[in-house]
Amino acid sequence: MRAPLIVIEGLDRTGKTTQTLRLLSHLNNEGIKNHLIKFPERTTPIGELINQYLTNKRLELSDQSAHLLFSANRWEFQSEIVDLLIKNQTVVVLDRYVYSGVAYSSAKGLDFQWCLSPDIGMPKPDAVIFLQSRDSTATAKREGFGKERYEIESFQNKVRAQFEKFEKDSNWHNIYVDGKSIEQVEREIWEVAEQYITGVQDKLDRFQRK
Ligand code: FDM
Repeated sequence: MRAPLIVIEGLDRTGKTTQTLRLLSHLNNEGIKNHLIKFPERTTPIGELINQYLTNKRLELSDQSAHLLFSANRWEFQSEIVDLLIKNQTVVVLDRYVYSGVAYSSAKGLDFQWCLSPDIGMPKPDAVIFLQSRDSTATAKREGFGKERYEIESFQNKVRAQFEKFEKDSNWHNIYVDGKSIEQVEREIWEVAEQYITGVQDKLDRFQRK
């Protein structure tokens, strides 16, 4: 038996980080062991490079190199994630994961399957909770939007279209955020997460070649 792996995904400024923190407090209040990893994890040497790429627009990388760095950053945490789930029986919550990797890079024009390939073998989450917003203008108005490389409204629309390609996956759950209060979205996330937290997880799946 192992603990569940839960991913929160979404476009920039859809409230992902706020909601992830609320999910963690909920788990803490229920006395459930949990651990959060936010990708990109900017504190490792690879993460620092990614941070420079995202914030200091002077660091230029080819789209392929940037993509491989984001994936390498996830691989830095692969054994930690597996140990937390299996040995420590700790619920792992990821704020962004392989799905962001594929959606952002394929929105730039890279091949979708190529984008998935460096993450083949990474643990596959039990649930992906995607914070969906149809209203990119509202997203663009959120505080802080536009500070980083990808925070451009037209690009966000392309990223959304790529994320939607994962919708048919059985572990995928869309939660629409437009017009809803933080508390309402929090409740909807918990309704999804709870099913996995109370259910028994057995085998740990990995991302595979299609
Ligand atoms: N991002 C994030 C990618 O392009 N690829 C990835 O693999 C990941 C994990 O980095 F624009 C993008 C998504 C976002 C940016 O994310 C930083 P945060 O959540 O704003 O830190």
